Amino acid sequence: MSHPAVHVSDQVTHAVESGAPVVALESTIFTHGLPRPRNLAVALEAEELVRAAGAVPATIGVYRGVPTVGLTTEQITVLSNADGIDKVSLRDLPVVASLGRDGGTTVAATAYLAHLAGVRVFATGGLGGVHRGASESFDESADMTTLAVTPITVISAGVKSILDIGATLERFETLNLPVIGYGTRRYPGFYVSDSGYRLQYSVDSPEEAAKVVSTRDALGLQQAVLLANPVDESLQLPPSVLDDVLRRAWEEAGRQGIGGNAATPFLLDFIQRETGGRSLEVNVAVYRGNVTLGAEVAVALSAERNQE
Ligand code: PSU
Ligand code: MN
Repeated sequence: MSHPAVHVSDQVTHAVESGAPVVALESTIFTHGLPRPRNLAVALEAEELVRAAGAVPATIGVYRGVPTVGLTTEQITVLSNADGIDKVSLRDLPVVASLGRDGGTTVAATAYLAHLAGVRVFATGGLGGVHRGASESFDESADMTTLAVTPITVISAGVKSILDIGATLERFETLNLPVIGYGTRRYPGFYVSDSGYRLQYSVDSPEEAAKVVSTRDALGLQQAVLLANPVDESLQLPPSVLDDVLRRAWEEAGRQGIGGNAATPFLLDFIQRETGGRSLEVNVAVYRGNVTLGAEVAVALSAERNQE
């Protein structure tokens, strides 16, 4: 990889050059999304799951000012334990890099860096989207506008339950972002397998998903393909528990005046505490499923390319 401002590990460089399957993984999930010490265990387990499925993991973050595609285990360990680390979306990237700081990259920044390095698949937990009350606060995640101009494949379990899901789906439509259910036409709700919203399309295999991606590429389209992978119903948070804790989380955020990029970490932390860690287990299960599916899609994409 010749981009001078970004470091791509040798392993990822070789995999990309040879057309081998690679899966990008974000770092905000372990710098801001999950509590210690579970965050590090989950980050390393995700890499193992990718390897077990026959692909190369590329965990992405900013280490000592260097945007890095393919962080080492040591670097992931440092970032997992760093206090006051920056949450880096795309607008933060040049600032945090030039100041030599550490950062956990969001979906937006991770997708950008992954694409720059030639990585075609990215697995995450939940996407950012339109926050509740956004018509007043204007709080919408830059994940959406970034993915609208980044031709990558993102596997998620939908958007975070704390968001206005209906408004987010409308935004995806405006931004030309295709949303495809994996084995379902119900849009997943992150902690729950069905958010209550319908999807127009679904695919039933990694090969079918890969075909959508290669067709997008053949058409010269520049937007991400969003693959929505629901958590198994047996592992989901009971919907009544979710409804109750969400209502209280929003109330508390309002009382404390929490907004901007602090909103997501605050709400997730509140939900984790108030469900006695139950939401954390679901969060991890969701992520595992997405990472494994991401690796399968990367393998299918790579096989497709090698057949050409
Ligand atoms: N989903 C989670 N935990 C997280 C995030 C998503 O379960 O920490 C992160 C992702 O990195 C996503 C970001 O890109 O939150 C969106 O933040 P914002 O709404 O500030 O753009
Ligand atoms: Mn925001």
